[in-house]
Amino acid sequence: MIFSSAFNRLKQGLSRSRTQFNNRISKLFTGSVPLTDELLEEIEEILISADIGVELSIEIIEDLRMNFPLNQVVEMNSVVEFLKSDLMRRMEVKQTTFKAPEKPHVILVVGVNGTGKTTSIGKLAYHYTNQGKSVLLVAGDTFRAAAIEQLEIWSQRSGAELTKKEAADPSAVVYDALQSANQRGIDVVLIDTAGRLHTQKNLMIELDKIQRVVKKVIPSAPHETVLTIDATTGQNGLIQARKFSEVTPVDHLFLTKLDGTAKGGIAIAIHHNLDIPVKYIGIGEQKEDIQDFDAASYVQALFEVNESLSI
Ligand SMILES: Nc1nc2c(ncn2[C@@H]2O[C@H](COP(=O)(O)OP(=O)(O)OP(=O)(O)O)[C@@H](O)[C@H]2O)c(=O)[nH]1
Ligand SMILES: [Mg+2]
Repeated sequence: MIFSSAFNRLKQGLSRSRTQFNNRISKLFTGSVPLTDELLEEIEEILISADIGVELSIEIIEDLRMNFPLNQVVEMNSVVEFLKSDLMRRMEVKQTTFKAPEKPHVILVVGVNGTGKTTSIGKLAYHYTNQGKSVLLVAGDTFRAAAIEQLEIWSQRSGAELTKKEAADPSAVVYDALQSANQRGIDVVLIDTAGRLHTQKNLMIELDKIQRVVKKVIPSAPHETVLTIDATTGQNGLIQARKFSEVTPVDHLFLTKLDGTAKGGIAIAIHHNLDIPVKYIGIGEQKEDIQDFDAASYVQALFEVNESLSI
């Protein structure tokens, strides 16, 4: 579990999802209602429409059936508490890749256009500079001048340094940046890349080249390859993560824009269905809007019913 102020921020970030969920559940339970087949189906529909995934939703409803006698009056709170603990029980802890801390710790951020790579790098940079670490951002998206400018703004916001070179080959920029990070004893290097689809052959080859250049300078790196997934794309995000990771190695997922969706159940679906752990989540556009994904806290924040809605 994370501590309370972070938990409150998480709750705030997931408020769209929670409101949607709470409103719909509380409507089902006006007055004393028996737990009928029809009610169970409606709960299942709510879980599915929160993007928790069909398979998991069906399993949860089966558990409800086993634990509550059919057609007997139930309280909303006891059902919600059951849903929460059932989901938490199912959310196995996924170990994120641990490599003994090395200097520099190199994080390569990849993903489809607009999924939040540059913003997430800015947040990670702030997270590390805030801990007193020296951070170097690498503008590996040399394709657009605006991309470099955007990273420049994040370097100012986070207090991180920046290596850039317009219209250069991304691998060349990465090579220079890593050499310099090595010489200067930088703690963390964050490499930004241009957006790409897993089907774009040339761009995937370019990514491969970046990976090889990184290894050439620091054989154990990248220590993390992070794929950003836009939570507002729902189940498509899950498919995207699967396809992308089939083409290039991915260690962790960064699930972005969870504040922008009412279907926050997607984090649970991704965690449940993929072997790649969700390590980070984005819950806003500001530099502080990043958290480590903790399944138990996430479920708690998503499903918590407001006091005023309790019966
Ligand atoms: N609400 C919200 N917006 C976010 C979050 N993360 C990123 N964004 C927004 O998403 C948009 C795209 O983010 P970028 O960081 O530019 O995405 P990108 O993957 O670098 O995009 P390309 O470089 O064009 O591929 C921006 O408007 C960000 O502010 C988040 O966690 N919450
Ligand atoms: Mg970008």
